[in-house]
Amino acid sequence: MENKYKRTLITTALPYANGPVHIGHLAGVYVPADIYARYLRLQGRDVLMIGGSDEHGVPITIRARKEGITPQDVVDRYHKLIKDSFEELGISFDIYSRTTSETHAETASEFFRHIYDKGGFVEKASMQFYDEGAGRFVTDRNVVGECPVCHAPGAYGDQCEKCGSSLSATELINPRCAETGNTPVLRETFHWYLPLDRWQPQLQKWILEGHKEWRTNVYGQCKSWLDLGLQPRAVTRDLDWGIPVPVEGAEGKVLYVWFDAPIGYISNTKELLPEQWEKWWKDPETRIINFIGKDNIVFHCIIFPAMLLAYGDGYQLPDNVPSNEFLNLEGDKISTSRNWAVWLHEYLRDFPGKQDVLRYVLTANAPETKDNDFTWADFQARNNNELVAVLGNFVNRATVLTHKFFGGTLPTPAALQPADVQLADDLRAAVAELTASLEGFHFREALKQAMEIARLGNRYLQETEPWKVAKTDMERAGTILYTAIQLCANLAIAFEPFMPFMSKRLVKMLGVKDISWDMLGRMDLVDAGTAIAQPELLFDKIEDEAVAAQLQRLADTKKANLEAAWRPAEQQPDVDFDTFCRSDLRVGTVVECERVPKADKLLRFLIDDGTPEKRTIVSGIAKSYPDPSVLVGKQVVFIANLPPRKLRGIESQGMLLSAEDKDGRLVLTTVSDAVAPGAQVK
Ligand code: B3M
Ligand code: ZN
Repeated sequence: MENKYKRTLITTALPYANGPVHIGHLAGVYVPADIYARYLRLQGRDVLMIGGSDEHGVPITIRARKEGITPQDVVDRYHKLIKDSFEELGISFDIYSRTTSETHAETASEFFRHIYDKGGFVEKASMQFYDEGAGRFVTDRNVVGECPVCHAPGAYGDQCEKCGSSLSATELINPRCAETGNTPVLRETFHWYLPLDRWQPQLQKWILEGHKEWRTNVYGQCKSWLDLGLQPRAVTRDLDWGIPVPVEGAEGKVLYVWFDAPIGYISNTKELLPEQWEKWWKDPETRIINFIGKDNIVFHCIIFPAMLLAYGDGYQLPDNVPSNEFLNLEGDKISTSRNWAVWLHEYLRDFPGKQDVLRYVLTANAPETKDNDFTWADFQARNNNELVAVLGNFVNRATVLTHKFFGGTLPTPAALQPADVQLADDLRAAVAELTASLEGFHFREALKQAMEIARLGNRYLQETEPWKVAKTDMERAGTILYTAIQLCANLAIAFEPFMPFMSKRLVKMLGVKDISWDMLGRMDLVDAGTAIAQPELLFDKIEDEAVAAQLQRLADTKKANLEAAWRPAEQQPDVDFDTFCRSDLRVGTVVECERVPKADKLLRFLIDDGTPEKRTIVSGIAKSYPDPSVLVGKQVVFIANLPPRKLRGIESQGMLLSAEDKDGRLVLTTVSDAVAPGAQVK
C-alpha cells in the first residue's frame, strides 16, 4: 500500500505513572497502536512507535502524600511496573521513556521558553482556590462541592460528572478541598495562557476541511469545540511537582501537565534519536499518528496542535488521531480509584503465556466506535471457541496429519485441483480485505478477516478430507496437506500484528524464515521437503475455575468498595413522641421460616406472638439468610400494628425489623435475653 509518506511516527498516550495500566488503557490505545506498528514494519515501512510515562500532574502528588512518600517514589514504582508489563505483553515500543527524564525537562522548558520569547502566551491574573491548612493552591479538579447547575454533591471544580456541565471551581456551592476537606479561600495568582482563539482559523481549516476522514467521534468532538469558539487556556499551575516555568518571577509555578506531557512525545523521540529526531517531527514526509482514548481528543487535536503551531519551526501536525471509546468491565466503568479493573500485571501473573489471548479479546471487543464491555465469560468463550477451536484446531490438524502420513516432511504437491485453486483465491481476497482494514485503523474488522483465513482452512480440510484420501491416493493427500501448511504460514503472518507470540511459534514450527506482509496470499511459503516441527497446541482451553477466580476477585472488590463508601444514612426528620408511641413493637419467637416459592427475596415466617393463633409475616431478607432454618427459635422484633398486606398471595401481618449493614445485608433485630413471646418493646 504506497503512500506519499516516507516514514510513520506512531505516538501512544503517555499513561499516568500513578497506578498500573489496565485493560481499558490496552484496548483504547496500546494494543491498536502496536497492531498498526507491527503491520507497518511487516510492510517494510520506516516506523517508530513512541511511548512513555506521564509523571507529573496532581494525582501523583495526592498518592505520594497519602503514602507518605515522594512523587518521584510514586512514578519510579509505576513507571517500572508499566514499562515491564507493556514489554511482557509484546507492545513493541521503539522507546518507552518518561517525563521526569533530563531530556524531557530540557525539551519542555525550551518549548515553553521559545513560545514565550515569541510572545505566544498571554499572561493573566486570576483568582484561584488556596488551601490555607495545606499551604498550597488547589487546582479546579481537586476542589469539590455542590454543582451549581444540577445541585449534585461531589461535583469537581472543572466538571460535574452528574450533569456533564463544564465548571470553574469558583462556581461550586460550599467548595472544599477534595484531599484535605478544608474550605479553600480565593487568592490572586497569575498564569500564562495559550491563546487557542488565535489559532482557531488554522485549526478549523486543518481539521474540518483537511481531515474529514478522521473517525466520527474524533471529528465530531473537534467540531463542537471549534463551533463553540476556542478560548485561551492556562498552561501553567501553582504546584511544586512538574517542570518549573522557565521565566523570571515564576517561582512556585510549573508547566500544566497537559502542556508538558504531549511534549513528551518529542522528548522521547529525541532521547531515541538525538541526531535524527527532527525528521520525525518536522519533515512533511513523516506521517504522525496519535493513538489515544476519547478523553484525550481535545488535548491531541486542538491544544497540542496549537502548541506546535505556536512554536512554529516546521513542526508537523498529526495526520490521524484514531481515538477509541471506553472499555467497561462486567458492565461497570473501569476505575483505578475503585480498583474496578483488570490490571495488566495481574493478568500476566494469573494467565502466564496467554498474552496473545488478551490481545485477541481486547481487539475483538475494541471500543472503536462506541463504548464496549469486557466480560470474563466472553474472554473464555473467545479463547475456547475461536482461538482453540478454529485457529489452533486448523493448524493442529494440518501439522498432525503431515506427521501422521509423511513423517513431518512436507510432501511435494501434484497438480492442483479446483478446491486448492479456490482456497488460494479466497485467501487472496481475505488478505486484500485484511490489508484495507488495517490501513483504515479498523482493527476489530481486520481481526475478523484474519480469523476468516483460519475458517477457510478448516472448511478446506473438511471438504478435501485428506485423512480419507490418504487411504487410496497418497499423492492427493500430499497436495492437500502441502496446501494446508501454506495456509498455516499465511496465518503466522496475518496474525503477527495481533498475536506476535503465537506467530513466532508458528513460524518456527513451519521452518519459515523472515516473514513480511507481501508474502501474504502466496501458496509457496514453505518449501516441499521442509521438516515440520512436532505439532504443539497453539492455545489451550481456559477452564471455568480460572474465570470464577477473576469474578470472585471483582465481587470482593465491589464489596470492599461498598464498605469503604458506606456512611450511615442521613437521620430522618424528627418524629414526635406520641406518634412514635403509636407504633406497637413486639418480640416474637420464630416458629417456622421458609423461602417463598418463585420469590428470591422473600421469606415466610410463622411468629409466636403470644397469641394462640400466632401470626405470619413475610420479609424481604432471603438473600441475607440462604439457610432460613437458622432463624427458627430466634426472638425477633416486629411492628404488630401495621395493616395486613398480601405479598405473593401470602397475607403478612406486620413487619420484622432488620438493620441494613455496609454490604447491603439485612440483619434481623433480635433481643439479647429471652423474653415472653408478645412482650412489648418500649
Ligand atoms: N497522561 C493519560 C490519560 O489522560 C494522559 C495522556 C497524556 S498523552 C500526552 O489517561
Ligand atoms: Zn451537575
